[in-house]
Amino acid sequence: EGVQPQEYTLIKMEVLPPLPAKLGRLEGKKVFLAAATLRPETMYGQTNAWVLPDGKYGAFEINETDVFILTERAALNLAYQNFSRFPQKPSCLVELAGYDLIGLGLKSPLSFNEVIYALPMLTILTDKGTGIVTSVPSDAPDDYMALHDLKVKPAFRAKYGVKDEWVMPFDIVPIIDIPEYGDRAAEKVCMDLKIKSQNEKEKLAEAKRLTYLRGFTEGTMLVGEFAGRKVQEAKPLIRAKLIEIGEAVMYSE
Ligand code: A2H
Repeated sequence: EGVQPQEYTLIKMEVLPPLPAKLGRLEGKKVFLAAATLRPETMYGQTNAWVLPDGKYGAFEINETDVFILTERAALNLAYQNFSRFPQKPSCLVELAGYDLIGLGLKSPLSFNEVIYALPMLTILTDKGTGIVTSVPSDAPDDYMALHDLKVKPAFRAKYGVKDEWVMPFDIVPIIDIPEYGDRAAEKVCMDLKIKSQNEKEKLAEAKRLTYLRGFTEGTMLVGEFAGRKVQEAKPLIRAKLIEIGEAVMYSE
């Protein structure tokens, strides 16, 4: 971890019924996958959530009603930021593996796709954010390549028990225009750099470097309440709104 604290927005992705047997103890609670993002203004373009199949997660009580699924490490940090039923003490109702989360149906804030699914990503770090990542393949090279891998590799889907209908209907949703990169910047940069899979770490780091700064400084919103405004202006407004209506919380580490 760096010296500077990182300020994330935690997006509350609501787990839709029916809950699988593993989550049976959570019946009657409001259950969310809590995804850490630096780009809350991209939430219109969500196509899925990412979990690490071998990752360890838990369902933690945030208050009387809400339960967040995330890593224990994130739950501990949150408990020190006033997001735990018991002050400074994470309260885990169920221990989970990433495998248990694959295929969960989710309703996520601002997303044009009304239902999206939790899918496996192999490059998630468990010592960053919450271990849950929301996927925006229009603007995030990692998300674009991981979704591409699942779409073109039936054996990869089969290995993780991923049903076609959790993946195939979900196409890129254009949400931001970047000069020279267009409205599917992640796809363009991944193609320009000839990236073949989510495992090409160095090339993906370069792709992220190219898109991230340009998207933030020169991108224009194409959709939503702030369509036509610069990403830079829209980001804090969208973040504040999501927090105000209770669909996101601040998180730093
Ligand atoms: B970002 P930083 Cl559209 N492991 O959100 C791997 N990646 C993780 C993670 C983890 N444990 N936790 C969060 N992330 C991702 C949106 C997005 C993101 C867009 C474009 C770029 C982008 C949609 N995914 O990040 O190392 C999350 O993906 C580019 C860096 O703390 C989070 O924001 O700088 C970002 O990485 C945090 O990365």
